[in-house]
Amino acid sequence: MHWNKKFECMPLDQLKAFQLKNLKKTVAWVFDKVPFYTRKFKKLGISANDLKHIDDISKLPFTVKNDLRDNYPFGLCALPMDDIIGIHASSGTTGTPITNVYTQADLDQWAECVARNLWAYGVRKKDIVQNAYGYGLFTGGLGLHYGLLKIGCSIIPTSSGITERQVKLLKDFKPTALCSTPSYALTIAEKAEEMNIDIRKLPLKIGIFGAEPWTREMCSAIEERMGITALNIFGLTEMCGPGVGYECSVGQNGSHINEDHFIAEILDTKTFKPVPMGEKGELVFTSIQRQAMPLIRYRTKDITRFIPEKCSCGRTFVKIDRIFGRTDDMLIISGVNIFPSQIESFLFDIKEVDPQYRLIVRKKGYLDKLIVQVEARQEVYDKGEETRKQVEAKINSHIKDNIGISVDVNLVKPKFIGRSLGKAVRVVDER
Ligand code: DLL
Repeated sequence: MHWNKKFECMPLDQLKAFQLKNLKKTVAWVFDKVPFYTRKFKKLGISANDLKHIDDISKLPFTVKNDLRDNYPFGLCALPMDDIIGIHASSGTTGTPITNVYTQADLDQWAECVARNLWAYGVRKKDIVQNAYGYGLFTGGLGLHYGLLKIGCSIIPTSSGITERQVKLLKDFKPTALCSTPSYALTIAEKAEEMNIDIRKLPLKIGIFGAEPWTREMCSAIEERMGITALNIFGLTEMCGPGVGYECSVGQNGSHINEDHFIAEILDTKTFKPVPMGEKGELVFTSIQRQAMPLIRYRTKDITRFIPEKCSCGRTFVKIDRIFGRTDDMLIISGVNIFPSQIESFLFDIKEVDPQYRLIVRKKGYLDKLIVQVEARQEVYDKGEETRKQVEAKINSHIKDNIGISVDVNLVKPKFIGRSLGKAVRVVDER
């Protein structure tokens, strides 16, 4: 059940002591090696010796995405490039890409973290695993690959895309697990239906999905359509990639953080002080075992909460809830804060639509207007204009009843919205 019981189930006092020891080591390391941190620490007059207790982490400065951009590509690297054997980068769709670099030891740790995830999902050596995360600069493909190698599974490295071939391989190679983004899993499910292949009758049993926010409702829809258990994998390029957090076998309700590698904090988005246990805030990570590019108090922009209850799986690692959204994806419409995931969960209540949607934000006079574009089911679409208008009104009133704002609903024909091969683009900001 546990890949590395010593750490995953470490008594809390020992875990905290281990974290403090490695935090001090990391702070001393970056102070010495990374001019960006030398300057920051000197300015605050702080060094590793000031860390007496794990809560002293709050004395340390934050690192934000712009710091990584300003130091693009390798300005935060603690070692000469001779020692670097791997380089990854985020897609950079919202600006200059951010990079991460790895020594051999960093890659080994990453593989260890991902292997823990896979093991918790029930993946074993005998499994055949189709890895449809993009291979390349994106950390998804290779990150999962390293973890799968460590377990010794048979890996089908399809990468993302060529969806018809993904379905063919599910049928011919009979993998027992599939790794992809949840939105791409839906694209695969849809293609299989078009090809008259019932994935539910294939040996596939485990889905390893992450890299984008997805709701509980989306999870159930994929499970139902593919006849699998869909498990959540969490991570970000800045820490290593996938493998930072993972669901265990208990109730699919929250992801354990690999706390011997990453210290997680959840902070109030205005005061940057820790929120009370169980309340939502911004997730902040410090990597405490990395060599090439450890980051101190990296603000992820992801909004979630710690789950206060102890997990019965035996792991002592703290659990985070699903990611509700990112602060930079949050829409403010008529003064109301909305995350795309909220709209997603409402759409799943409407049986006349498929879970393919986009949120378009447009200026209407001085006001921002939210347009929810969602695909009708074929049989609903075929009933004509009158029915479509009724469904639009139904969605509008469902959203209004729940979050109190009126949106424009635009019911479109099936397949109207472009399909995701990786991370789905949910928000189109036309302002
Ligand atoms: O998405 C790493 C990854 C690859 C994770 C494969 C899981 C599987 P980035 O491209 O840097 O790295 O994007 C990181 O994606 O800050 C979250 O906003 C979001 N994200 C990642 N995993 C999840 C998840 C990879 N399970 C950003 N649920 C993060 C919700 C997720 N959001």
